[in-house]
Amino acid sequence: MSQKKVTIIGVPMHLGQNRRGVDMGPSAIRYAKVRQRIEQLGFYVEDLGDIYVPSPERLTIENPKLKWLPQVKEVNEKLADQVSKAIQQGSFPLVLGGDHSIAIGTLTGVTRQYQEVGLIWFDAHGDLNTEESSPSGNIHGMSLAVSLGIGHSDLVNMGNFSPKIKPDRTVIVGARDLDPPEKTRIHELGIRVFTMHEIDRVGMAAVMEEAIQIASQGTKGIHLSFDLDGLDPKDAPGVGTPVLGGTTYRESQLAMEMLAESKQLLSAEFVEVNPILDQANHTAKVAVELIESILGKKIL
Ligand code: 4U7
Ligand code: MN
Ligand code: MN
Ligand code: MN
Repeated sequence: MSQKKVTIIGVPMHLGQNRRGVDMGPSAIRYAKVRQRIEQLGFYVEDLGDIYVPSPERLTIENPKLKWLPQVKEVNEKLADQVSKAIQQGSFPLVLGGDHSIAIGTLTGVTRQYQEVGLIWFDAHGDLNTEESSPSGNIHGMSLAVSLGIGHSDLVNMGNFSPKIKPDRTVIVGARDLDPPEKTRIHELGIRVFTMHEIDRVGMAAVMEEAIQIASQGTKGIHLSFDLDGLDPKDAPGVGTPVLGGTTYRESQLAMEMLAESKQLLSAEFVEVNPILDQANHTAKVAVELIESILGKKIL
């Protein structure tokens, strides 16, 4: 990255899933001193605070197959505008979630500015469901599909353009819990998915070399969408949908360090931190250390 300025945008979104607490993710990451740690790396940091997200107590679910669609849409539109503005000002947008439905807004803002963007989606899940295929109706399991142009038009056409990203410039890293329709979609679209099986076999270094190559070829750079449930629950217990057998702390750090070395990163988001389910804010602290690595912190 060439920017020496970072803009933090908090999105206490929880309406993309059904467990309370993920709305406290941005607070937990700030409490873990994200701003100070980034400043220590020599960046000028601007924190825009949190985007307003309504409480479910005052809302009714209109469509159980796409829960809280109008509210998820509205918050994401605001997020897209803040991300766009940060990039226009020459800053690196760092979005703190909140559940993974916020990738819809982040990617709208990032691709509005840069057009051709590669995507690294670090996650235990594929987030490739649609209203028809989703077993839960939770939009955080649909946000990658939406960004590829598949799903409800209110989300797909955000910013009046679609798709945001192309399947052949998209990679998923860390997958180990894919719904059957998501597997079909992956094969149809030809998305390169680095499953935990492949990470175990060839190692994270080889995986990230190929991932960075795919996402950066013919693009202006890479957006990192990092779901903390990609890590093993031992290393990141504070997430809403934990899945056994994820990446270790060091594997995850190596991936971030390689991304920094590539100098291809344009923007990043860290999502799904849920301090209610966490142990002593450990998951937020891990998120901050991963953030330091993508911004170039070196061990030596
Ligand atoms: B996350 C799920 F069915 N696939 O769609 C769904 F297993 O952003 C989980 O990756 C989605 O945490 C997880 O509800 C979304 C389920
Ligand atoms: Mn996710
Ligand atoms: Mn996930
Ligand atoms: Mn999750």
